[in-house]
Amino acid sequence: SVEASIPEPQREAWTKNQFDGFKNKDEFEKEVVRHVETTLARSMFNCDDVAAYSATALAFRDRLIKDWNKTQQRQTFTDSKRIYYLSLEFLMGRALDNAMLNVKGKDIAKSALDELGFRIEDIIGQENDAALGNGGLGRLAACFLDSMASLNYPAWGYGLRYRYGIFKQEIIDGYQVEVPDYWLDFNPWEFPRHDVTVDIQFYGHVRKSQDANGKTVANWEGGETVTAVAYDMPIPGYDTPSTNNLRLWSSKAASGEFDFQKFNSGEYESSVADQQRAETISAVLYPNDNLDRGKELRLKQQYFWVAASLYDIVRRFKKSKRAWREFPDQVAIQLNDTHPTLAVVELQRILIDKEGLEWDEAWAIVTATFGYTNHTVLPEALEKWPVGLFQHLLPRHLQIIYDINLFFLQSVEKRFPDDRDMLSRVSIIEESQPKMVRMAYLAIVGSHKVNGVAELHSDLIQTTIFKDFVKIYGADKFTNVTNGITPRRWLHQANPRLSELIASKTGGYDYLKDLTTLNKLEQYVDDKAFRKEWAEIKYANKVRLAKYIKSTLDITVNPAALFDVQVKRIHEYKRQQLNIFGVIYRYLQIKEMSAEERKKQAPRVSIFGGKAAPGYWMAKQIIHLINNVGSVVNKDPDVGDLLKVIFLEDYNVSKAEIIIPASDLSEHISTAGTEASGTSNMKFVLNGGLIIGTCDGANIEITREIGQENIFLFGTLSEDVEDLRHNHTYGKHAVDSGLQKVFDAITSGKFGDANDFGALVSAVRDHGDYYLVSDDFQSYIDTQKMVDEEYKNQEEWVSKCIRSVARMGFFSSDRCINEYAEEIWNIEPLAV
Ligand code: T68
Repeated sequence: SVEASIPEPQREAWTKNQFDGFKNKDEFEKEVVRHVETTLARSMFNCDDVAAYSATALAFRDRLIKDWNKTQQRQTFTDSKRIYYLSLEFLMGRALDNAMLNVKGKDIAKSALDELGFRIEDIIGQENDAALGNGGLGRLAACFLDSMASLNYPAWGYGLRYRYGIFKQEIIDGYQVEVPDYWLDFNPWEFPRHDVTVDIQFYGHVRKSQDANGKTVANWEGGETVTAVAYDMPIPGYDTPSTNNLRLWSSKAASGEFDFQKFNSGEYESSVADQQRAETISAVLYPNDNLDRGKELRLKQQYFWVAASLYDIVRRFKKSKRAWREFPDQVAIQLNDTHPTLAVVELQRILIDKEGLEWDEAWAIVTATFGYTNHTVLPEALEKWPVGLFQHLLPRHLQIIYDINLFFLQSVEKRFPDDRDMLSRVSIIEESQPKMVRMAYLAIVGSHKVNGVAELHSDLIQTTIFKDFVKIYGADKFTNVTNGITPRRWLHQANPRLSELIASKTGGYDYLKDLTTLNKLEQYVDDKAFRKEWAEIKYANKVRLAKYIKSTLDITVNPAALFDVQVKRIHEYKRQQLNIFGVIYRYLQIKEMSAEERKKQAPRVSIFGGKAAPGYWMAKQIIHLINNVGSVVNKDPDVGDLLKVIFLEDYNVSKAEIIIPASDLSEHISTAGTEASGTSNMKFVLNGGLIIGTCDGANIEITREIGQENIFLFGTLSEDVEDLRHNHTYGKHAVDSGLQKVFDAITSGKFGDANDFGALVSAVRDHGDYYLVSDDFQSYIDTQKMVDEEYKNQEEWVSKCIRSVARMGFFSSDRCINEYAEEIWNIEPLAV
């Protein structure tokens, strides 16, 4: 047992004094007051909401830490295989509510805070989001951490502790303005581990020498060193003591580097500059989603994080004194996109340069350890690094990459002796000017499994961007794991009333552990009383959002109107422009209607939200157009309640928790074949909203699960996209009259200076319409008309919502994690 490891003479003193955490309201209250008075050094006379939040969070943190310690000790004692999830992004959002719900302490906290004079909602609202991610990829990593802990997998997350998360978005005069997100002022959820540090080397050169046995060894020498310091965040599972660890690395100057000589001899400034340069590595999250810009600092971030993580993983493995060939039996490492691909090279380097293994033996270990998840087919998002940059920053790694490539190409040549083109097509080094390292190819060659994130996407990578690799390795190396979401945060936490209603009909909250039991709801579809309750909850959620809109934008929206929501990163492929063109079309129609016709029109609120990458000019134009359309439409007396256009500032995880439960209809309308999966589509349906969408990503599987009568699908199919693009190139496509009217309205200056939006219009009208907005416009409008009609029949609409929710069990991230565990990681849960 764990206790038995404490020496006998001290054992009693330790065990009898173990911190037990609070067990009831009174004990919790005591903890809160203690933290206010001692940890925060404040008193009841100056305890505001912020202090009450801090003390509450600290009390729960203490509670988590007990379980966290036990979980870590059990992992060490059982020496079980662990899964390491390497992700440059973890979009965690707030932690307090999640911690309270997972340990089932929210009721205690609520009544205790009440007695102390605070409202729990206000206290929860004080927390800053941990926003260390851009969008879907980062949020997926966060859902996975929740599932891995809830399912008792021995799992670690490894990432970077950015000082600045994703920027905060302000809208000023209709334009996006970026404000830095300094979020670390007070973060009760992290434990600095100043004793867990790793020195990371950059630059320098490689010197070959002979070892005692005459074997040539490579020595990476010189350059500069930066120190990585670990910061740990406990990850509680739901209704289980398992509490895993998310370890984030922060950079600081290596102690030897802070030059006291310099410091004392008056070169204070340059000495501080060195310090700052080191700290720059973990300073800021790159704010691009689905775009690779190839900046040196980004590559530095990647190596820094990957090298520190691997050092940690290898150190842990070595404690068990096993043979190296057992490494893949003890360690599985998942690469979340290509961002951590250097880990493949780094592990090979450790094994051959530091541990003295032979190349082949080392390489077998490496490839058995890694799995690679691809999240995109967009060419501009596929990572490539100039060989010259590698040579400069990581000279030894470049040599190893060349060797990996050489052995790989030799094996390809043997198998396909007649296909000369094949070699240049699959080479890890692209023979361009300048030469580039193709990170996705390196990740494929270095892993034993490669997966896409939804069925269509996994098919597409196997038939397009990676098709040669399927020929080379066989189809078995490639697989699909359709994404999922955690129902704890995205239903139970975000929509407590709906969660309670569902629990009352499905036999308690066990559905949160096995989401497929939602299917018990289907028997209540025809139950009028149930439908009424269901509709009331949706209405209450809409009232909550309407209040939020009123308080932030001072716009009154009617909660009885259809709430039509598109919230996600702004990107041309996600086609917010199609949505806003549709809104303009609707507006023009309303303007043309008689008073009688207007009475028959279904009222709508079009709600947008999302950040544009700071350097993505076209995306910023889209935001500007949405805001300008809003300012015209929202004050037009002809329109009134029939149409409101809202742009919600600074979309993030905690805002999603308010917005998603309030949606009647959400939009997932990417050009077919471009959205790898999408995960908000799942969140919206799980919260009792219907969706309008294209045949893309996980929309297709959602349709399969919930039935095509419960989803509004439209638009071209992915297999037709290439031909349609071809038609545009050869001028065989004309913009139809509906869309032409929209363009005319924009270019007439109805929504502000027409010059501002010229590029948006001409991208569709004159420049090839790469995202096929004009091809899909008419079917989008027709489908929206169907939505209007169907929304009028509320009984039927609510039935569809209930049926859909009942059939969403498949999209739990628990299902998804179990698939990874079985198919890719070969790992078992640890009994608790
Ligand atoms: C998203 N990718 C996919 N990328 O777009 C989405 N990219 O379809 C999918 O559901 C989700 O991943 C989860 O699988 C991203 O979010 C990025 O954010 C990103 C970040 C840096 C560089 C490139």
